[in-house]
Amino acid sequence: RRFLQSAAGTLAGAGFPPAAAAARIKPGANAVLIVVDVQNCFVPGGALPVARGDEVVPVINRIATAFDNVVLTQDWHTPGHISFASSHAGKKPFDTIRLGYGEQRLWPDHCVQGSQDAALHKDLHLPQAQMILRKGFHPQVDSYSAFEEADHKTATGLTGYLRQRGIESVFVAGLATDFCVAWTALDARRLGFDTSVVEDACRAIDIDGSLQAAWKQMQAKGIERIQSGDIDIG
Ligand code: VGL
Ligand code: ZN
Repeated sequence: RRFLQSAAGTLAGAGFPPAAAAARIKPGANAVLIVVDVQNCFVPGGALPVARGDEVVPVINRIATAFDNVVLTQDWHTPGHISFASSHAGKKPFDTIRLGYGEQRLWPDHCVQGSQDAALHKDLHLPQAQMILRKGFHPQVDSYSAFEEADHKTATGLTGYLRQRGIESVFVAGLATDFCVAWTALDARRLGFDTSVVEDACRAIDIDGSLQAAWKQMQAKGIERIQSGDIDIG
């Protein structure tokens, strides 16, 4: 598949073969698209805005049509959540602290359960999506990953859901590339799923080199870095 793609790329550069003949990824019945945290919170105007985060919406709407299986996640914190800087005296958003389960970056108050900030983006059009998984609802534990909370002990249940449904490959899109997307992809890979991140269907927070570090880690683990145009949307 990789070889065909690069060969097609070379020929396409020469105007041949016609675009429709280019080798593309066709997600099968055993593939899922996980749409991570495309919520008001993470787009401009939200509590924790990701630069140009809103631009992922049309890209995700388009690629999702190629998938039989779509799952969404929603960051869903209690008021006073441990990941909020406001819960720690003397700390500011984006500081890091040490918690029992490891290092925790602190964020502005965001994605509080039931708030408009936590709602999915209104232009997300995924009527075929089969599950919305909420995460980060334990007051004392953060959860970037859709699979496992930051204590590396508490499961969200997504692994069982996907395995019981016969899913073998996972495609990840959404916000933010260097936090919830990367942690979700790394866990998916570790759990044995073939895993791809759709780069242009994601946007990053990019703090202290976090974006470059995330790609380095993901690629070291064998996660495929693909573009939305690589997916055959039929
Ligand atoms: C996220 C920081 C805090 C994310 C969620 O969705 O990437 N980042 N909570
Ligand atoms: Zn959060």
